[in-house]
Amino acid sequence: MTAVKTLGQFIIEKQADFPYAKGELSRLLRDIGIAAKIVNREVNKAGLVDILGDAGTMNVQGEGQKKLDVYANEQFISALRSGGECCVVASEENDECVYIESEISKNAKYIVAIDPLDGSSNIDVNVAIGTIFSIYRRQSSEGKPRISDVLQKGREQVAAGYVIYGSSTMLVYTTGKGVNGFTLDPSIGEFCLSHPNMRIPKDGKIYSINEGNYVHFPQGVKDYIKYCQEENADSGRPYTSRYTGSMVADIHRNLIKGGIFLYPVSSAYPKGKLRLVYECNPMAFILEQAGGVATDGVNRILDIVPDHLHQRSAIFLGSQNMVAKLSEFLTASGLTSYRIDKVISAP
Ligand code: AHM
Ligand code: MG
Repeated sequence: MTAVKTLGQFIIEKQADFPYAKGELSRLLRDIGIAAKIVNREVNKAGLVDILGDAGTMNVQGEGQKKLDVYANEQFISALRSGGECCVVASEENDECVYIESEISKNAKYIVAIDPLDGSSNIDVNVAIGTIFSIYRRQSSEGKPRISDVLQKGREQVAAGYVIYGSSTMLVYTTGKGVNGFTLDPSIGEFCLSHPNMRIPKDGKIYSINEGNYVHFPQGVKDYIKYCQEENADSGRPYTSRYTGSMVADIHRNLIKGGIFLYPVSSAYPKGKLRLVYECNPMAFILEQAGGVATDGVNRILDIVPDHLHQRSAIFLGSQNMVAKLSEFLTASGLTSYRIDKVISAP
């Protein structure tokens, strides 16, 4: 019989990887894991209780908030507040940073950026949704944390992860030493290590993009989509198109099977739709740690300096060879100076 390793056990075991660690990051990850279980419980009840539908409020981007978005936001912030290791939470659902100023948090070193419930258009229709989080170490040494503590480059992340509430619930995270995935065993209420050392295949046959917006895409992206659809026995084309509208689900699938996820600029979203700080950066960190690549078409995602909290970015991420091929089309169309060979940094 194989011994089960829980998320809590795994986190403590890995603490030894960080000689300077005093357990704060481990406790922070534990707090996130606890909130994820509570959110999971409510997500699974959706439809049974009066929790579906609009909360009647708008978030900072003017998008309607669903009740579960609000609930998830409150749960994560509350877990981080009572955990004592986090001094600022930057959330998709809050216009401004939430500063945690309790007695137990007065020496807290960590900043958490979070999209508490991503893929909100899928909540009402039983399609997988997710939570995305990113953790930074505070740079300023005293007083109230500064906005520059929050607006660090993605490559400064000390940890990042996502939770997928799908056919099963999984938590996948990295601390910069590879990627590990844990599946929630509802019978014991624990995330258990199920996907150790996740690696994205170098090649893939899945492309994930909202093709309904095709007419608005940059030429290089249009050309790449046509390439994916062409018949070519040697490269296994045409590729398969898979897109749920939940970034976490689409990227999780591509991480396991090999593939590319694209959300380019378009006329509807001239700067891209997805948010750099709490959607693109954590996903880029995880994918790079799994051996993949993430770019906005010009820059490595993790090298972009954010200038505001809710900043949007185009994003292309996934299997190395697929992103490299896309880059060829972007370059040929004159869009980019991106050099994929400069950013491939598989651990
Ligand atoms: P959300 O944070 O409001 O849920 O939006 C983010 C989601 C991503 O999960 C997904 O990839 C994308 O929006 C889908 O957008 P679109 O419907 O334009 O394809
Ligand atoms: Mg989101």
